[in-house]
This record gives sequence, C-alpha cells and structure tokens, in this order.
Amino acid sequence: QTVRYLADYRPYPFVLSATRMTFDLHPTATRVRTALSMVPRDPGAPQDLVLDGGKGVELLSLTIDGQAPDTAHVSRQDETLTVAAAALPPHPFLLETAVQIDPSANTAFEGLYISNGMFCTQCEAEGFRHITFYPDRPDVMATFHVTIDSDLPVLLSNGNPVGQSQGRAEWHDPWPKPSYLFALVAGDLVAVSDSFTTRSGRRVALNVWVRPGDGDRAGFAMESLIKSMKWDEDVYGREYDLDVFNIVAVDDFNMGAMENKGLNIFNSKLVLASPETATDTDYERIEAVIAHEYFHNWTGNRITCRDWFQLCLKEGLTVFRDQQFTSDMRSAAVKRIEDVQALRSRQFREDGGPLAHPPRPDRYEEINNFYTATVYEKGAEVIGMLKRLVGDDGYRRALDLYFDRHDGDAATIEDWLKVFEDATGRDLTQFKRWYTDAGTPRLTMAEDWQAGKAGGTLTLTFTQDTPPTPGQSDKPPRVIPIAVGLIGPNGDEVAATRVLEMTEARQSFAFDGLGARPVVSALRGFSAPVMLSRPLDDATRAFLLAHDTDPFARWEAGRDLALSALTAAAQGQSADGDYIEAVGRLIADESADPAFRALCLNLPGEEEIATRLSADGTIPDPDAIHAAREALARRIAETHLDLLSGLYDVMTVAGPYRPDAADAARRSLRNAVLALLTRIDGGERAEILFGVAGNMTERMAALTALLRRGRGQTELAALRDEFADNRLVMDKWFAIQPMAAPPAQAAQIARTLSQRKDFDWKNPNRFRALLGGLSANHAGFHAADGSGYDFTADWLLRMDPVNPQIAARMSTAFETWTRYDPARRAKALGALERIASADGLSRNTREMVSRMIA
Ligand code: B3K
Ligand code: ZN
Repeated sequence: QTVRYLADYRPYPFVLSATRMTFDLHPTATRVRTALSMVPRDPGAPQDLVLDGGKGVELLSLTIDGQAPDTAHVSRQDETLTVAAAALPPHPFLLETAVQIDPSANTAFEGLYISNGMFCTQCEAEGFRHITFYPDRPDVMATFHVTIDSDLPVLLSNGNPVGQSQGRAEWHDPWPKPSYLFALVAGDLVAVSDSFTTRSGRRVALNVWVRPGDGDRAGFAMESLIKSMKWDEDVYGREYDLDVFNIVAVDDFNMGAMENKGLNIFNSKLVLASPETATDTDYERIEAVIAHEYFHNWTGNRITCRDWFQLCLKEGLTVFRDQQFTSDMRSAAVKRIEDVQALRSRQFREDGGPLAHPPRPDRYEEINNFYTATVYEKGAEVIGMLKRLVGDDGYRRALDLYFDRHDGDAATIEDWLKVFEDATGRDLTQFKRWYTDAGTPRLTMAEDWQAGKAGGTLTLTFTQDTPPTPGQSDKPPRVIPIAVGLIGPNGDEVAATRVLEMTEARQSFAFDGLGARPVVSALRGFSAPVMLSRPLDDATRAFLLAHDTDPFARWEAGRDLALSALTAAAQGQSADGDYIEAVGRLIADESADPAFRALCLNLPGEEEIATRLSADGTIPDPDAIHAAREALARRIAETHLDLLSGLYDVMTVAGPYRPDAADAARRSLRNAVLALLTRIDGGERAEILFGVAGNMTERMAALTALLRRGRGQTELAALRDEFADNRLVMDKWFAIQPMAAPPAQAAQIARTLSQRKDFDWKNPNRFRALLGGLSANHAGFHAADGSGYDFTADWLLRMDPVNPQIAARMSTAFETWTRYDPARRAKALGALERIASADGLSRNTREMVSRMIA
C-alpha cells in the first residue's frame, strides 16, 4: 500500500525504553551495532516485531537476549524487517543487530552520509532507517547511548559527552527521543565556543563547529544562539536542558537546518556570514533559523509529534515562535509585512493549485513532500489567529498548560487545541477546520453608512467562501478573526482596533455613534490568512497609505494601489496616477522607517501579480506582466527622479558594516531606489556602487540591477574571480544570472551555466541556486517557447535518482501550471508527462508529479 492515512494510526506494539548504538565509522563500510530494550505492550497477545530498514542496510546479525532466532522467524521485506511473534518472549527483551552501510554511496543525504570528508546525518523524517533497523516513527521514544569509533578528531552525537579517548567518543542523551532527532557528526572541525548560564544557574557549553578556515564567519550564528536561549526563557519560560549545545555547519544539506537534540546540523549557508560574503537578508535569516532550531528543543523535541500527519504541531508553532523572536529583535511591523509577502507568494500559490493540502494532511505517500509552506507558514498563521482570539494572557496560559501536560509526549493537533479549550474555556470545534481544510478563504467586505441624529452607524457585511481543493469540494465556513479600525476624514483614528469574529458564511457587524463616515482599515496586521476583496477606489487607498495607524494595513493600501495599476496595465489599460503620486509622498516622508519605505517602494513581484490575476479569474500573461511592471518602475523613476536621486545619496550608510536592523533598513531603501534609478541612468550608479561597496548586500543589489538591464558582465566576472573558492558566494553567482536575466534569455543562460565544470549539481545548494534562480524569473520560467519548462524537466530527471528529495522539492516550480494559457499549459504538461513516464522514478517525485497532473 503506497498511500498512508491518518485514520490508520495504531500505537507501536512494543515500548522501547533504551537504545544503545556503536558506530565503527568507515567511508564505504560503516558498521553499526544497535541494542534495543523492548517491552511488549500486551504480553498476553504476542505480536510480530516490525522494524524499518532501507535497502542499503545490510544485516550482519540479529539476536534476542543474546540468542539468534530461528531464521524462519526473521524475514526481510523491501523497507522492513520482521521478527515473528513466535520468536519473541512475552517479557522485556534485548534485541541486538549489527549492520553495515556505505555512507560514501549516499547521494540522497538522508541517513548517514559524507560531505566534504565529514560524516554527518539527516534523519527527519525517515532517514534513521537508512542507518539501522529500528521502529522509525516519532511516537517511539527512547534514551540514547552512542559510542563512536573513528580516528577523526571531532566526534559528536546527541546529549552530553560521557567519555572521550583516542579514537572513541561516548554520548548519552537522557531525554527520550524519537529516531528522527538522532544525529552524529565526525570530522576535522573547529569550534567557535561560548557559554550560556540558564536562569536557574546551569552553565551550558556552546559550540558552533565549522571547517578549518571558516571560524571567522561563525560569530554571528553564536550571537544569535545566545539571544535565542535568553528569549525563550524570558518569553516562554523555557530553559535549556543539557550541558552542551552543539551546532555544526555542513555544505551538503537537503534543507536549511535540523533540530537534532543537542546537536543541530545546519546548511552552512545558514551559519557562515561575513559582510563581504553574506547579505543583510542572509544575516536576518541566520538569526531566525538558529532561533527556530533552538526553539524546537521544547516545541518538537520535549513535545514531539505522534505521527507525521501532525507535523504542523511542531513546525507551525516553531515558525510562530521564531517570527515572534524576530519581531522582538528587529522591527515588528517590517517583520509582519515580510511574513505576509512570503505567505502570499509561497503558500497562497500552493493553496490555489493542484498541490493544495490542509496544514494537517490526512494522507500522503512521501512525507518529505509535506514540509511545505502550508504546514510551516500557514501552520504559524493559524496559531497567530488562535492567539488573537484568546488574547495574550489566554495564549500564555494555554502554552504553559501545553508544556506542563505534554512534556515528554508525542502529541496531536487535538491535544494542542484541547489545552486552549481547557485554559480559556473556548470551544474550538469550528476553529479546527483551519487545520483540516485546505484552500485560502476569500473574504468580501461591503459597507453601509446610515447617518443619524445620535451619530451615524457603519455596518460592515462580510462573506466568506473557500474554493474547492483536491479531494475537498465542500468548505463549511471557518472562524475568521477580522481586525478592524476606523479612520476619520481628517486622518485621525476614531475607533481603535477591534477583532470581529466571523463564524458564518455571511455576517454583519455595526459600529455606531460615529460623527462622520470613517474610512475602514480592515484586516489589520493581516489578522487572518485570507484574500480580502473590498470595493475601494484608489483615492481611498491613497488616504489609507497616508493615514492608517496600523503599519501592515498602511503598507497593504500601497500594495493594493500598485497591484491595481499593474493588473490594469497587464491587461492593456492604464491607471497608475494615484500610485505614482502616493509613492512620491512616501519617498519624501522622512518620518517613516526606511525599511517600511523600502517595502512600499519594491513593486509587487510578477508571480504575485499573476496570482492576483488568476484569483480574479483572469489568465495571467507572463510577458505582459513583465512589461507592465517594467513600465511602471520606469514611470516612477522618471516622475520622481530628483527625489529618488536625493534619497539615494541621503541613505548612504557610513562607517563599518553592521548587520543590524537599522543599517539594513537604510541599505534596503537605498537599494530599492537604485533599482528604480538604474532604469534611467544607464546603470551608472550601480556600476559605481558595485565597485566601491565593501559588502555583499550592496554588491548583489548593484549586480541585480545591472543584469536586469542586460549589463553586468564585467561585475559577474569580477565576483567569480574573487570568490571562486567560496561555495556560498558562487551559489549566489549561479542564482542571480537566470533570476535577473531578461526573460527571453533566462532558460538559455541557465542551460549554459549548467554546462560549467563548477556547476556541482549534486550539491543541493548549487542545484537549487540554478533551478530556483530560473523559476524565480516568472516570465523566464514561463517563456512561451517552453524553454524554461524543458530545462527544468531535464534536470529534475537527472537529479531524481541521485537525490529524490531535492528533485521532488524543485518540481514545485510547475505547481501553478494550470493557470496559464492553453499553449503554455500544453508545454508544461508535456514536461510533466515526460517526468512521469521516466523509469524508476522515485516515490517522492512520482507523488508530486501525479498530484500536479491529476
Ligand atoms: N525539522 C527540519 C526539517 C526536516 C525536513 C525533512 N525533509 C527543520 C526544521 O523545520 O526546523
Ligand atoms: Zn522546524
């Protein structure tokens, strides 16, 4: 059976109390001995013992309480090993296995593998079964005692070190954990070290391990870790629980990072940073991901998931926590806007197409395909709504109860909602639909104004409706918290934010005693992940952009203005006067945060415009969208040339580079201005900036601006000469070229780059750089001749047998294919069918492609 269902959950018939492992590391023949202390759950009803184990795991021996069972009682299936009930005693027993594996042959980077001469592991979700035979499921939790035999200088595993001698290290993890949190690292590494004293006075040794030579780029990661540890104590009352906390940076890694207990393993791009090699965005991301993985120690590790259907229990909550952390460390307003932008561009896109699924799916074929924007980012939005509904105090009480009640558990979404019900007395039956139903609700708002002697009454009527998604045609109404404020005609706020709780398909709310008809500021702070449409003229949008006191709603008003100009232009009409004027006022507004001004100045991306058009029932034309956006940018630059030039000079950041929010904000505004000015200055400013900039943020901004104008070849060559040996910078070099290329050339540029010797495609970062770079170029990926689709399909087919997880992940470039015109659809479908018909396609890619074609 290939599909797994939530409804089929059964507890494992044995309790595993302790796991002991010994690793004899060898690049091609690593031996692993595993001893499992098993207790039958029901000794009266003997059950077969089924262990997971991948094809690459060779069984050398198996004993039960020291005795080899009759061979007839041990059988090997494709991905499991079964010991028949008849061979098992009705009391606790010790099951011991010895296996051999080949880390050097592991190109999928799941299980134990080698990256740059260093042994490392990735076990979530189901990688541990490529290391040994084991009940590889999150509800089976055990303490781990791990011995590593190797001549490599640094040998690490989870928990606390309990013995180090020449060629051997022993680690003990006292906190019972599922196998997906296991980790092992062995290599020639150096550490940046520090320590943290917890609020109860326990001293924790902290290390960030990197390859020799990278030590000078690991300091920011360490600072971020210390801030995270303090923040989780201050805000959630959560203390760290081991004597050491290790972070290791590796170059070959399928995703961003992994929260293994006491031994987080990171993609090196999320650890290593220096002003010369990393951008402001990289720094912000490093800080956030270090925090995210650290926060998992409580939300994920101490309380884990019962099964993988519950993935958003740990991921949604941990994303929500890292978002709160970043808001506290930087600007809350800017962070919220950035998060909404990311949600719309990734999650709304997913939710509106063939890959839509609920935050808690109820079926899957390959769980690695469900580490999605819906599980993570929408999972976080759902928690934000809960918090809004129960209030800050209610949220804190519910979380305290969650940690209290479920510490040490493998929990479910039902457990999570129950703590909110018990702590606040609320019934969350209807709210639960946010977890079980897919799709983005569409909300409409209509206004009715009645003037009266005792003051006027404004009635807001909302309707909600969620389009069907695969497997779910009927969508009953959800609870939607709609935060609303009212602004008077003179620009003053006349009603502070109030959260309306919508529960019906159509519902009205009245505000009375109003002096004059106010302007409604709706969905403040983006209080629910919905698409709101309301009839609003551009003048009112411009009014809100000037006066709204809620920063998100203010930005949103500007966004709507830009989108209305762009979608009109993409359909051959023109209506951008209000937007261009409003932009002028914003540029001149020195009182506004530069980061906020930058966010308003960055035009909506082409992908976002396409999503908006398609949600409104129009087939998006990628070339027309590209042309409309270019034309609008140019008109802004022409209209406000003097203001923009002045601002470009004023926003220069003096002094040595600092990655903090204040300096990053000024750079982001200056770079947004540069992007506009480059459209009329022939690239002069960008060329100068590239030459003088001492930091990667400005160099990348300058280079992007130049490439978009078809220039920048000298700068590209200079960057390559300077950084040929720096993998992370070269990843940027590969990504930026297809991304910023004129659309008609993008696929060809990507193809030429893919033929270079230094296109080390088996490295996930390098592969993602090139294919992701192309798919980030909307009109380039969707080129009418199908060149973007063909290039992508060629490489997905090549990657699939080597690293199925990466191939499947990158196949999402196609997830919106159904919304385009018939000619493009035919070409995209052709590419997808070519993938689908390949021999031996992985379960990962097969599931993705068949969902997209269905
Ligand atoms: N939990 C890991 C992701 C694992 C992905 C497996 N395909 C990182 C994180 O979300 O923190
Ligand atoms: Zn996570």
